[in-house]
Amino acid sequence: MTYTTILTETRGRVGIVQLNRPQAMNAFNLVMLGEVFDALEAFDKDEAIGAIIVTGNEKAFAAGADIKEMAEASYVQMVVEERVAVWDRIRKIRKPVIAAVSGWALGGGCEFALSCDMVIASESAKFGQPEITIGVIPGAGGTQRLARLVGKHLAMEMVINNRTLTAQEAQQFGLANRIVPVEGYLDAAVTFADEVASRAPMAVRMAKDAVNAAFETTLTEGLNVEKRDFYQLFATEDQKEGMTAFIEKRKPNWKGK
Ligand code: DAK
Repeated sequence: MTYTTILTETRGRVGIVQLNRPQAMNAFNLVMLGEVFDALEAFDKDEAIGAIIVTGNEKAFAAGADIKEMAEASYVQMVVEERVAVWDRIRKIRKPVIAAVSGWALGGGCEFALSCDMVIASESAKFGQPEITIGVIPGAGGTQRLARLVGKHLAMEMVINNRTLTAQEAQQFGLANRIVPVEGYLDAAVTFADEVASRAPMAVRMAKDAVNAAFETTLTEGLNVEKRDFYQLFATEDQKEGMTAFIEKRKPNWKGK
């Protein structure tokens, strides 16, 4: 697949999608949005891949949706065009997606990171929802996922008053899993993702499904999803292999079946 706005590579079982519009601080135009999701879906289907990283460059993860492309849009265009629906494609990715964030993660960039399953932040990472400064509000989950993650009052301050979070604050408020040095931040994220990718594939898939249910259902429904997923894993060869390997004091050899 040839892309014009992203770069892709694989390192072992880790697939990497790198946003590559440095001249625009990696702002998401429609082409880049489509390419990012095409690449994510291709890695999701690839059995050789166990985890996916989305990253930008040291200065910018992504500075949001492309303001220049969106400035003249009408209400009808916003409702009807793909630019809205396309963001939902991230929710269908079943493998773990890790955002490796360095520099700016603003607006849609912050929302993209919030839509990922885990976030590795470099020391220079800055997270914010500055849409209010251009007369709008977040539209890709910034009011919802952010409020669930950091709580109402901080989310209000970020969305209404353009408060940005440093990497330290992002970690403190649960938005970032880990902080790593700027230099080599992607290598550190790959090491992290590599460990994730080494886990039993079916169990990882069920784990992602069950944790996500915690944000979309009542406690009772979520517990039912967890119980169903737990029982289903007893139909996999990997459950037998994992438990046998423990008893035999050896490393498991996962088959993804
Ligand atoms: N769009 C377009 N171009 C951008 C951009 C953006 N979001 N951010 C930066 N650029 C461009 C700048 O225009 C500049 O281009 P030239 O002027 O050189 O041609 C170049 O990138 C370098 O930017 P700066 O000169 O501004 O660089 P600085 O280091 O001074 O500042 C900055 C970096 C990231 C702090 C600053 O560029 C900035 O504040 N950028 C805008 C951030 C922002 O407001 N982001 C929110 C955009 S709105 C939805 C889904 C998604 C969304 C909405 C709905 N649905 C599903 C409904 C998302 C909306 C948004 O993200």
